[in-house]
Amino acid sequence: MQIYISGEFFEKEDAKISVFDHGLLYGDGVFEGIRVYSNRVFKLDEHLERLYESAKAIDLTIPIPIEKLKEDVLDTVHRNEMADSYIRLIITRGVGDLGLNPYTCEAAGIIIIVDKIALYPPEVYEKGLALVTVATQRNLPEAVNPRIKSLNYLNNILAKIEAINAGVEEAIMLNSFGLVSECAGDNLFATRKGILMTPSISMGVLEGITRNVVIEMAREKGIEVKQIVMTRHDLFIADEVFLTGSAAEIVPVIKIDGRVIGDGKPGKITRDFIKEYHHLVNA
Ligand code: PXG
Repeated sequence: MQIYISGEFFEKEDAKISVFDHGLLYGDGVFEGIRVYSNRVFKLDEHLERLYESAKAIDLTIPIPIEKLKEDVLDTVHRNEMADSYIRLIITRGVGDLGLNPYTCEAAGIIIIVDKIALYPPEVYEKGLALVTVATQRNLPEAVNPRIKSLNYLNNILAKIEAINAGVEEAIMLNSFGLVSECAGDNLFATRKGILMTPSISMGVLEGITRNVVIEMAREKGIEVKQIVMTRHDLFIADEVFLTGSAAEIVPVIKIDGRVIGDGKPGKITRDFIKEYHHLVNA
């Protein structure tokens, strides 16, 4: 495995960064999780654009232009000769002094890892997933905006811990108004009477690349899409519910807080999206 760190390549054993990196000390940095299908990087431009936007939002300067970072990502993918893989692209604030001040850090660090990822067991895609709503609220947009894909994932990890300890794989997170936002690491969709619904970005969610792909696919199929203020009630009475994410792809949901969703089996709209998504990523 060849790991890229700020312009150089290292074997896994030798891929190390400083303990004074503010990415480690404070979770100060941003990242992307990107899929590679048959040697092609899916939606690389969209992921890079979001990465630079996340960096901008935290006043972090990525030390190379977007075109160069794109070349370096592609170079790292090709060196690793893994036709179907997952890219973890990380920008850390860099090495600095102890203390929060990010401006003591000389230059941001860039890390590119290409490896495998399996978020959920394979049978989940056939049978569907159970979710629970957790007590940990999604970060307030006015505090740590969920639109920033930052290295500080404790909010999501706390939710994930609650879900796992409740015996399910994923959590539904509400915002401070008690409205549905997203899952710990995925966006959330519901259908009712043929209409596709997802919480609007202003509910405090990451603007997922897969979310946007699904919205686009729906519009092309002539399915009406609504970005809404979503309550748990909307989920309980939905015909179908599913999750989206780069790593997870599209995952059917069949139970929420003990309520069976629809008829308890992955629904037709969800199955069609899964089929079409596989088509698209391999096209
Ligand atoms: N919400 C959150 C909080 C996420 O972290 C998504 C939604 C889906 O966004 P994309 O752009 O991927 O459609 C994410 C993304 C991982 C992992 O290692 C997590 C994500 C993506 C890839 C890998 O757990 N989450």
